[in-house]
Amino acid sequence: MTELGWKIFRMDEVDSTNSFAKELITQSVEEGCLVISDIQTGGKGRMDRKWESPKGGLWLSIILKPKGELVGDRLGIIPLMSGCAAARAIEAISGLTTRVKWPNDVIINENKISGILSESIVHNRERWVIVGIGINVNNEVQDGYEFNRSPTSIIEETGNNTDLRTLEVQLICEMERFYNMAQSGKAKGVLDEWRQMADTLGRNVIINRIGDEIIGKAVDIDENGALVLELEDGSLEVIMAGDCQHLE
Ligand code: BT5
Repeated sequence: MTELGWKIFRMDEVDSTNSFAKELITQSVEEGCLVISDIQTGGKGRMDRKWESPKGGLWLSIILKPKGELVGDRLGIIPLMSGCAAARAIEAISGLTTRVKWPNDVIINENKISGILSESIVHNRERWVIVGIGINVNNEVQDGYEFNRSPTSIIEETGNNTDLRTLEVQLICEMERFYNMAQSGKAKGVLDEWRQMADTLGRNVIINRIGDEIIGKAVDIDENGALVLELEDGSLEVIMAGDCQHLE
């Protein structure tokens, strides 16, 4: 069993916890380390987008070196399981009901409360994955920032302040549970849990990929976490990566 969070790099401010984690890997760190910062000055979203990371949110990265079944195309499961872990942790701490949007946004009534940036690098011929998780907790997210989807936070939804350390511990426990399941022959169980929490399945969606756009009905995910779309002509298309927009 892999333990996560046995070593923590805790900072007041950093450009991006993912970038810091990447540096650590090149300086021979071990799997399971965590990087956490109160503020990120250059927080990153997917596809070079910006992630607003003011004080009051939970911004962290987890360093993984996947093994067992979690190799090759199966690495695609990591972002989905991380979204589920964030969703479960938010629910446990706040009592809110969350859903996941493919591949890994956590939403409450279509508003984004958490995002995941999973990056993979090869160092010394070994595959490492950095999972960056951002959760809006006690931070206001409405004013002053540029958003292409409406954001929300735990405080906006509940009116209450949340203890960041308690949420952090809960999140690491959930990540550890999913990660060990996925590595030890239970990847199907992880994907089934994602299916249960998914807001995307059964809906018409637009998938934006670099250079093209595709519309269809999201019918399932495959064994690697890719989205299976049913197109208008009834054919199926498997989408490995892209941005997903719910249509209704
Ligand atoms: C994501 O990208 O959702 C991945 C976010 C990952 C953030 C974590 S924090 C710790 C770690 N270190 C990092 O540097 N990053 C990770 P994407 O799906 O591309 O969504 C980005 C879009 O979400 C932006 O273009 C904005 O419209 C919106 N956005 C930016 N900041 C947000 C926030 N705090 N809450 C909700 N939406 C936000």
